[in-house]
Amino acid sequence: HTVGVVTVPFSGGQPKGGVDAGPIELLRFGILDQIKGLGYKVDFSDGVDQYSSLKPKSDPDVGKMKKPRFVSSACEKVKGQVEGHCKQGSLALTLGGDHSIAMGTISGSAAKYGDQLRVIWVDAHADINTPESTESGNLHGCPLSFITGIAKNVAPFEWLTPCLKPEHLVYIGLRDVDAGEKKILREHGIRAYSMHEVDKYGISKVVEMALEYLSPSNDNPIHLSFDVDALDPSVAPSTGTPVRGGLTFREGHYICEAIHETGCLVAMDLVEVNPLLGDQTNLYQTVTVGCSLVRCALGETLL
Ligand code: DIR
Ligand code: MN
Ligand code: MN
Ligand code: MN
Repeated sequence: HTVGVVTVPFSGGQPKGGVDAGPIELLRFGILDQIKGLGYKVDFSDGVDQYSSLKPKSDPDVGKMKKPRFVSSACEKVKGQVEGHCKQGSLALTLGGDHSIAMGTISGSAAKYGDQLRVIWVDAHADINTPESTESGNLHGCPLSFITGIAKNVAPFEWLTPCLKPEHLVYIGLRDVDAGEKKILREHGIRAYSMHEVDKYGISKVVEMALEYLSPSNDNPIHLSFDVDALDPSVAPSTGTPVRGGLTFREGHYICEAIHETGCLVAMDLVEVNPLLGDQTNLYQTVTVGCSLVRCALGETLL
C-alpha cells in the first residue's frame, strides 16, 4: 500500500508564525522513513510545496474573516493534492500547517469517496465557527462550517462545495468550544465526545461509540483529522492554542490504533505543530508524538 504525503507549510489560518515550519520538522525527525519502516511505499512526489507564493498582494478582511483569499487559495491547492493521492488509491497523509487546511484535505478525500466518507475530528476545539459566529476571525477555527455547508457566505471560497453532512462527522477531545459553536453543534445534532465523555466512559468506549455511530457495518472510508492540541499541553506543548485537560499520550495513540484496526482509514491530517513555540524539549516532545500518532494510525503496534 502507498501513503501519499502532502506537506502544507501554511500558517495563514491563525496569527502565530511557526506552524508553517511544522512539516519540515516532522520530515527532519524522519517521518517518511518511519512510514517506510512499516512496509508502505511513500509517494512524496510533490516535495515540500511552497504556499507563500500564493499569498495575494492585498488580502483585506471579508467580514470578520482574516486572510480569506490566502487561506482559500492554499486550501484549493491542498484539495488538488489530496484528491490526486486518493484517486490513485493511496492513503493521503497531510502534514500541516494550521487546521484551516482541512477545508482542502476533506474536500480532496470527499472528491474521491463522496457521501461514503466519514470524518473523525480529534481536537480541543470544534473548528466550526461560521464567518458570522467567529470571535477571532481566524479561519483555522472555521473549516468544518465550510465543509458541511453550515456556513452560507463563503466568498472568496467559491471553489469549495459542501461535501460532508453534519451527521457524518464525530469529534473527540473537545474542551474549548465557543458559545456560537455550541449552538451550531446543538442545532445540527452533531455527535461530539468532549473530555467529559472521555473521563466518563474511557477512551476505548468513546472510540467504539464514535465508529459505531459513523459506520455501523464498518465499511465507510474514514478521514482522521488530528489537531495536536487535542493532546494535553504536557504531551504536545508546541502548539498555538494549548488547552489544559487534554488527551493523555496513550489516549491519543489509542484513537489512532483503533482507527487503524477498522481497516477503513483513507486520509489523515496532522496539524498545528508549531516548532517555534516553547523550548527544544517542548519541540522534541511535540514532533516525536506527532510522528508516533501517524505511525499508530498506519498500523504500528506495541507487540
Ligand atoms: C476559537 C479557537 N474557537 C476560534 N479555535 C482554535 O478562534 O475560532 N482552533 N484554536 O484550533
Ligand atoms: Mn483544530
Ligand atoms: Mn485545536
Ligand atoms: Mn447518511
